[in-house]
Amino acid sequence: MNSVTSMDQTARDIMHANDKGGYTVPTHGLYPYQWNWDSAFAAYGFAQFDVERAWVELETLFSSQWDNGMVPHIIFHQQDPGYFPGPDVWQGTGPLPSSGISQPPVAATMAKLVFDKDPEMGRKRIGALYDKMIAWHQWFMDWRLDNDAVCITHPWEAGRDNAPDWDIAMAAIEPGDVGEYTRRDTTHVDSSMRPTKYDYDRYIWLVKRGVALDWDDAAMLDNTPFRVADPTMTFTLLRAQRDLADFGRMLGRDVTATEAAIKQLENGAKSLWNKELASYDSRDVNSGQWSGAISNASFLCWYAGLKAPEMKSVLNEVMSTVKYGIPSLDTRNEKFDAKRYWRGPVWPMFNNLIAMGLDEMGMQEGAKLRQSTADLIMEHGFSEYFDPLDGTPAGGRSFTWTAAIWLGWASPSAGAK
Ligand code: 9WN
Repeated sequence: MNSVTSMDQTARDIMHANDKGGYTVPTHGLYPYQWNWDSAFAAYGFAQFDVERAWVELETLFSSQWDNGMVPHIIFHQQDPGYFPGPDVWQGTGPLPSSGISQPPVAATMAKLVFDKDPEMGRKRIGALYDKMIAWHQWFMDWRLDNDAVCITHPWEAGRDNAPDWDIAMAAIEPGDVGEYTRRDTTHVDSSMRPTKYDYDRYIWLVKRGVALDWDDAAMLDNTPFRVADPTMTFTLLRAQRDLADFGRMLGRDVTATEAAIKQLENGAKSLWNKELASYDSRDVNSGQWSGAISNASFLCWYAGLKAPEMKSVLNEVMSTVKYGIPSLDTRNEKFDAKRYWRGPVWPMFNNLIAMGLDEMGMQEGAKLRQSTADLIMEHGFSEYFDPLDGTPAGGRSFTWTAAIWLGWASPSAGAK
């Protein structure tokens, strides 16, 4: 067994090794670019030992912001043949080479955690970022709502790429004209732990469609082959709006619009309640059908600031079926697949977000989740994700967000620094 001190050092070493100077890659090889929500977690990790570097991570992320306010999910600072699809396929229309979709907005929430580490430095850095975050959040409000819940237009946008949440929407796509392409992910990671070719054909088809429409929001909304109202997006945006409103009040800004957005998103959360499943769920906008999946995103309700007492027993039931943390899919779902990416494995950064909410609501499960995540990383390392039944590490190794949440939350020494 490793000691806490050596684990803390390893986590810092991983963050340094993945630091490309101004931005951090999730892990070398598999993901050689800057990813949106990975970077927000990286900032949180850096803030534990280098607050200045943490702000730089966020500033680099927002330097990729498009004129319409969107902050892309991948920023291609330099070409790397190890990842597909790259900048030539995405053809983003922003100031830097980028993808054309976004990712769950956790940046404002992570910025708050960074701010708290050194409020004096934070006051100097947050002003410029605040306006950019307002514009980004507004972009979601303008272009992504259905019944006030936030939708995704591509599975990669939710950051839960092959979750069963999108199965109905994916089945409605016929990617006949997608053409030849070569995947790179399966040269880095065993294909049993990654999405299938069926998934990839549709991922690439959706990218090509966005390119054909020049990533124009109005044109994309005119006809929506893929549009799913998603708890990840809705709950993370709701939480981020609350944190941004706090920043706004501190800065003496008018936060009326943000407060109105919070009310709207609270209403949107209600539209994600699947009565039959007795859980928050994803809703396919085109068919009106529920996915029927209790996922780790379902448990972000507390993080979003909702009381959600009815989710407590669901959480305990799901947690009792696994050894570690919260699986990305309820093990009782017939689609549960312990090692396949977002269809079963446990993701430490997701546990961190869920536990933030549990702690804030005064629920004891937060401490339990932290302990189980600490055990998982101590026993099985800093992987991208893990089998929730036995802890087998899966996906990429030496992973930035796993190291970051270790330093900020899971490590027994976190909070004591
Ligand atoms: C596509 C970087 C990203 C995460 C996502 C995760 C995975 C990418 C991929 O890796 O997605 O965006 O190619 O598989 O699903 O949440 O941000 O770590």
